[in-house]
Amino acid sequence: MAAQDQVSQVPEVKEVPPGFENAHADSAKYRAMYQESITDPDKFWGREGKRLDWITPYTKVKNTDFTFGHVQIKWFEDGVLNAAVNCVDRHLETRGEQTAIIFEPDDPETPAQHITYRELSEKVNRFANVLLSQGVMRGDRVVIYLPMIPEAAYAMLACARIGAIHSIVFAGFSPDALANRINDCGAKLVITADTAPRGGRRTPLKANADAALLHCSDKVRCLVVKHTGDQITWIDGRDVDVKAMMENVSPECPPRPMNAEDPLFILYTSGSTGKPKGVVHSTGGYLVYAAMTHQYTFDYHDGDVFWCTADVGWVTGHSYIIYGPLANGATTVMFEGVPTYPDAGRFWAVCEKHKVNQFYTAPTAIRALMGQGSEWVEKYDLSDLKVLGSVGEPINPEAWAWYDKYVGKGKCPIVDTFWQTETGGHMLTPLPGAIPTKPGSATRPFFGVKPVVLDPQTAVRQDETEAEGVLCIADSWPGQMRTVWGDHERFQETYFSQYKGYYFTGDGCRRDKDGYYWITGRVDDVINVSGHRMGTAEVESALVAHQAVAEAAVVGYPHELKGQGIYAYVTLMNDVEPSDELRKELEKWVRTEIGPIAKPDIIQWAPGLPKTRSGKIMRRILRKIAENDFGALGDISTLADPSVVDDLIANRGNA
Ligand code: 6R9
Repeated sequence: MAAQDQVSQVPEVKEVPPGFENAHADSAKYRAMYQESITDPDKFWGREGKRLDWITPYTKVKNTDFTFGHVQIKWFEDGVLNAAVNCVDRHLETRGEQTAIIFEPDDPETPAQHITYRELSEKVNRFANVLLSQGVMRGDRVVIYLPMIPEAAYAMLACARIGAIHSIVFAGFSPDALANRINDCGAKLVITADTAPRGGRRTPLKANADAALLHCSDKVRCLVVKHTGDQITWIDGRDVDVKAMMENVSPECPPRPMNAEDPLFILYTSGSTGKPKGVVHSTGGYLVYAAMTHQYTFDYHDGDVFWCTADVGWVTGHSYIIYGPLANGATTVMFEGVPTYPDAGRFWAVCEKHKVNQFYTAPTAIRALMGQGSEWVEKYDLSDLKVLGSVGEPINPEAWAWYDKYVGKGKCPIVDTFWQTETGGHMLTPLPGAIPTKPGSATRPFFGVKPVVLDPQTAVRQDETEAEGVLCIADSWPGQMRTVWGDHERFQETYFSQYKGYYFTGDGCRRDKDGYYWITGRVDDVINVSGHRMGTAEVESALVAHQAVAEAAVVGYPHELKGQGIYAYVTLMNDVEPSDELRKELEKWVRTEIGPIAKPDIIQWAPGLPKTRSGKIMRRILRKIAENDFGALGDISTLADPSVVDDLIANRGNA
């Protein structure tokens, strides 16, 4: 890092930047609105729900129960609407010629596309007719395995238009991961592209889909977007050329009236167990929440250009590239590339080129760019920026201060937004102009969110202002997930069984004297690698599926750029010798089983793992060793064989 980039002083509190105007709420208004939102949710959300267009207006607002065994979440339950109409059709009269989506391709030499709301409407209608022509009906599942191209938006909204439930699988996932998701949700169809350019390289998406479909019912159709024109194999009768079909169908497709509680999408996410969960989001509540958080958190105003750099394969892309911005009639940027291609100035070049007003990214990207030096930022005119956002993991104060100084020039509030796939939208976040920020803290709850801090062992609620423990939420909000696809028991078990009467986030937190929340990280077996969420159990089951591996234990450890890295302790079969080749083979194996993001950073050969007498692996110890914190191993006397710990310490791997 260049010396001048050192941000010498990280402020403890950053007041609202002077001259920051046009906020949707000031401090007093925030407090009054927040108070109403938690004391009279029916009134508050009854009013907020009207930000959408309803075919049949709701008469009931909230009907929710967090009681273990009876968990049920319903919002606006008798309302009828269509999500695509809310994101597209209703804007046609007033802003048909306004750009809805700016598509910025991977290669900076390829011109950007400006897609107006009218053009978006035609594409979505045609895409919806293609889906209908393939026999997709209301309630059917459609898996989308696409790169960051406009067709991903068309496909999502086309599903919403006809009442099909989309499930996006991140294009970085492997064929196996794709097949598992297609099978778990029983998809009728998968939508993919020939190849996906990213950072100048190409991912063979169609070939991956071909490999995945070998493990799926032969009834599953494959719609292919010919994006790059690269050569691909084609199976007649199964594969369909989407772009060609779109030309041949009607540009009009009537929207299906959907119940507010009908699922809009399923998104798979990692938990503490090996199998990813299909998180189900609703049509009405989710959309109200995505639209409202997008407006307030980013202080979005009509005419603003909004850029969220996430991939549509993650929840952040769902809520803040597509559903939130489009429901608000915004101009949203879709970027196909990566922050460092062709060079470390790309983000800022795109901000300048499209006059971006709100920019939303992950701490891992900020840290990586910070390491390249501030000269990459200073080359560009960023004077249109008004608000900067952060999401995915705690942002370290140094990265916060760099973001503030070099990107925001001290005049853009930074919104550090804490939320989850399960929550649909922001849970803890400052509101620009209303809440002074503290670097590293997600500050205060969004409207309607009632955070509580519980003692992790006793589950006793910590009511003092200053408190530390696990973060739970005491009551429902409209964007909350409704169930785990096909497994309501698992939904209750995962989120409502450990701390009765509360939704358990899985995160630890601290509340300071000013009532600000500081997320301290996951308290379960979920790790956060470059803002990507991963279950350690998933990586373990991939490793033990290899014939040379007898046992594996995976933990996270602090990693300078990624936030957390993946540390795998591997016990080999008796007759197998460790070697560098085997290490490489295992890395490759995990990449193919799950995807490149799951590749272990460190593999340590472990002749034995620390276990209790009942055979439970003591991960606490493995975490400490991975963290290089040997002094704090705690009580190891309950181990069946305490000597394995010495061996693990002596052979600790290096990053
Ligand atoms: C939106 C998203 C959720 C987990 C969550 C927490 C971590 C997200 C954060 C944050 C600290 C923030 N997390 N935002 N931690 N500060 N601003 O990231 O969803 O992929 O489901 O991950 O990410 O640990 O529980 P998801």
